[in-house]
Amino acid sequence: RSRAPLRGALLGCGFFAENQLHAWRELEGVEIVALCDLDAGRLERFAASFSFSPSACYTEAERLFEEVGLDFVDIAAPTSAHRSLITLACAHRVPVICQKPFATDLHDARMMIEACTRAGVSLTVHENFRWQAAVRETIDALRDGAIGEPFFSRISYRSGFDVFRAQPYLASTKRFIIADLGIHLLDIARALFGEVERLGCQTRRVSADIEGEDVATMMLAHASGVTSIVDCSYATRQSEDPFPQTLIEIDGERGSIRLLAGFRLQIDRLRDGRIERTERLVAPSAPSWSTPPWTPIQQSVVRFQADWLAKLKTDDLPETHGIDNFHTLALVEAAYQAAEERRIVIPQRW
Ligand code: NAD
Ligand code: 89V
Repeated sequence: RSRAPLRGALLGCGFFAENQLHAWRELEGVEIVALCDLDAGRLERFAASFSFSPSACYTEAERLFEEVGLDFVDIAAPTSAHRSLITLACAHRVPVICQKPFATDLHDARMMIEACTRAGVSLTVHENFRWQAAVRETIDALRDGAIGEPFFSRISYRSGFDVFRAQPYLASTKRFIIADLGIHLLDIARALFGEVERLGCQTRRVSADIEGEDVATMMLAHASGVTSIVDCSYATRQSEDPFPQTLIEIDGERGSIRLLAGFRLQIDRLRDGRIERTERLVAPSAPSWSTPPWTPIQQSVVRFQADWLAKLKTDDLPETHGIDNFHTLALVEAAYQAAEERRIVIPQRW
């Protein structure tokens, strides 16, 4: 028996929301029925490009919640707006998907998670990098035991791509690369090796035109015994810029995994005293609406949202539910503290 599609509203209709809307339209059993943005001009342009009628468009979220029956909201507004939008969703008992970083600090995060728990609504953070095809293949290879127990990793993202063109707000934020991009890599580190006991960090601002740090190098001691280096830069000039690829090295007791530029997944395995190598391409399949070089990220949005829908059907928690993502945010906080105070920090746990 076919069920009526889930009815969602997209709150925040800026740069990234386009990907989320395209992705919802690729998926069965779900429909975005209303849009909201504080900026009427932006809302109108967004609605027109996706053929929404003006009656489905709101500049006040409160009115949208009052007038539209919803099964969920998908929040793509900036972090500063998340708490008030989540509070509204709780008041109307509407499940929430919220973009990263979902809170401005850990206190804010606790308040939001507790509000959702009290209201009985689910909270899932839109953390998509762990859903990129190449990253997921790497996670799966490790979990399948391809190289035995891991002991060392490097998760690296180094680029000179002009991210400020599509996201000008990134140039004026005091916390830049760890909060915006490092957060994804720290989440990948957690997906691979679990929680972190100690963290050290060094940051730098290379570009004179921005407010925050554009280079960061972090060292994580995981409770599992793995040491990982997480490094990111938007100040790296290369003739072949890998944007937006994350490169991963993992050393294990019985081999090593390398996710190399160009989506090459190389696995060296110890067998009968010899090292055998396999290599395969783990490139993303490009959605019809994808706009290179953003393809790996755009494809991961489809996979993240598809997983959210699938988990809803089975009543399982999505991987990046609120409490899970609290631990990723705690690593971001720990990294800034470690860099500022020049010491090793123990990240907060839920
Ligand atoms: P943006 O500035 O382009 O768009 C945000 C939109 O939200 C704006 O149009 C703004 O008017 C609107 N807005 C602000 N407050 C609002 C409110 N209270 N109610 C409704 N609308 C409101 O920003 P963006 O680049 O699209 O980023 C949005 C969020 O997505 C951020 O949290 C960012 O970190 C995240 N993001 C995630 C990824 C990813 O790969 N997961 C990539 C880019 C951005
Ligand atoms: O994924 C993100 O959050 C983006 C970008 C890749 C540009 O850093 O802001």
